[in-house]
Amino acid sequence: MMKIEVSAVEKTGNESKMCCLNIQLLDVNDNNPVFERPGYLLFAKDLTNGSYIGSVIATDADEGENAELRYGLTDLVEWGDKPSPIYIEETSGRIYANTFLRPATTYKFFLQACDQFGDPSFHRCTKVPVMIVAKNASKSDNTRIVHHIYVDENTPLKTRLIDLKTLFDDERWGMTFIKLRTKFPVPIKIMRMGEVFVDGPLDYESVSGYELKILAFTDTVSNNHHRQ
Ligand SMILES: [Ca+2]
Ligand SMILES: [Ca+2]
Repeated sequence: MMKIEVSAVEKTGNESKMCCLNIQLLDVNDNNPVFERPGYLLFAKDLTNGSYIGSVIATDADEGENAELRYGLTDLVEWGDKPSPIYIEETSGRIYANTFLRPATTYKFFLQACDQFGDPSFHRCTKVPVMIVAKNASKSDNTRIVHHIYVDENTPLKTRLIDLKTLFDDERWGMTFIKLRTKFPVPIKIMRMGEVFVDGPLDYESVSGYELKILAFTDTVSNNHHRQ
């Protein structure tokens, strides 16, 4: 604290009295919470309900209640009436799965830190984008769903067989892309958008069927914006 000595001086110029005036400043809530990063990219390895995913930390340059932070999700339009797939602990900033997370899926949302927990009308909040990438499905998950399609042998090249997108698409998660996982060349071509075409000779007497593994994944192009 700065000390200022105040003197009262008579007209004649003789000092008559002297005292000290202590001026104590009070903290005003003039600082927003600041997250340690401009955005977070977290990877969920355990997709089970309740599993720990990661945590976020924010600080606040004020004091006391003005710096006491609570974390929460914000801008939840994406999930509508459904419960959000993740949960953030209010005081610790630790993030958990709030449901069984979908493999190979990216969850995007905003979370915020707010100060002045005691008086909401004076809240100062800061929000950051968070992206959680759920790990790829394990082998057993990959083969769990089996779709059969039946195609005549000798079907001409470039014939469109099926659109896989409709099997995987879920408007909640935005664009879904399809990828064929095979080590060997097959006479079937699967476009990124999910359309399946004949891409080679189909001869029943040579090969009577193909078992293909396909992977559906959501658009993760925007990952780069938040990668640290
Ligand atoms: Ca503050
Ligand atoms: Ca302050």
